[in-house]
Amino acid sequence: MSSLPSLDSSTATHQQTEELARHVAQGLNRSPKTLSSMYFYDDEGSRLFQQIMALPEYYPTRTEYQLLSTHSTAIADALRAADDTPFYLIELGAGDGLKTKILLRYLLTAGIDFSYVPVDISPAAIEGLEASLRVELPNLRVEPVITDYVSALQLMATKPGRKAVLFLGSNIGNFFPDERLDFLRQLAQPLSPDDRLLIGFDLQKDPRLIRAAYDDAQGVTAAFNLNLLTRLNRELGAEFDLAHWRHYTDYDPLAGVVRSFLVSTRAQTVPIAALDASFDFAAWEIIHTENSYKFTATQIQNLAKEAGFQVSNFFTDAQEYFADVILTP
Ligand code: AVJ
Repeated sequence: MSSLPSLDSSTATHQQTEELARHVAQGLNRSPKTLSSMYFYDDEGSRLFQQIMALPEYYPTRTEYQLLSTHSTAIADALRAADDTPFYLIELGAGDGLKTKILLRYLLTAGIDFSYVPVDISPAAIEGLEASLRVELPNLRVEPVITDYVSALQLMATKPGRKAVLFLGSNIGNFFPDERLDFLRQLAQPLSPDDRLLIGFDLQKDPRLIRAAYDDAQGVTAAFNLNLLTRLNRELGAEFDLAHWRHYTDYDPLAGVVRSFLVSTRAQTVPIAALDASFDFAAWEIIHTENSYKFTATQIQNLAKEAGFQVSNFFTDAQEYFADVILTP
């Protein structure tokens, strides 16, 4: 199998800093001010997200892990080709791969011919994943890629051969509805009828349970959100004083979305050296940093259809907290 072009990490860093600067300039000139949750995942952010996944309040990871364990055979069988054509198992936002390892182990044990292509925006996450795979699954072929989703789609389009794409953890919940549909349509383009897409969706449930998952008692989620400002201080020479910012989040059951904010606790002006500019924040003004959409089964069906996919399998847990859905183009 040919390999995906890999990015030279030094040039990537320079380019990424410029992209971040552009993004921040745009986002902080908007009303309301916004920053993308994509930028949470520097090395520290990825480490904090690992901690979030182990929190008692954060049910999605535990639930999806259970779900994948319970249905590993059926899911792996739905992802592999009927005639055992070798394939690429491409994972968008692989992170620590903890949940994916369930499927990887099953596929390897069954002697199925595939290469694992974990894609993640965090170099530290990819390095950690590679290291753990070398020890835990030494026979696995791994072709890691450090990039964001948009570039990952471009890479996929240029990659010949059968593909099974994993998009776990309800990462899809971070997109605004119009972006979500665009993204899935773009994802459908390079896929052939024999390819498969597995997407994890967090389902709508008791609003209090959802809200608690994003406002944990230990304050790890708060640290995760605030770390975005630390990143801007470090990478763009911004001067956010973290003593005057707070994490705030709420679940809106009408829209089915958790929105996360950074709240300015007083009027303040924040210089950002890389932008050669300062930004004014009124007392209690917010920066909107994340959406985490929650779905109903009907919404998932409609989304799949609108994006040009068919739902071939719908796996859910006993409490119906989470769904892993297999789509065919
Ligand atoms: C990684 C996008 C699935 O939205 O639940 C966790 C990120 N943010 N706590 C989510 C997150 C705050 C997470 N995803």
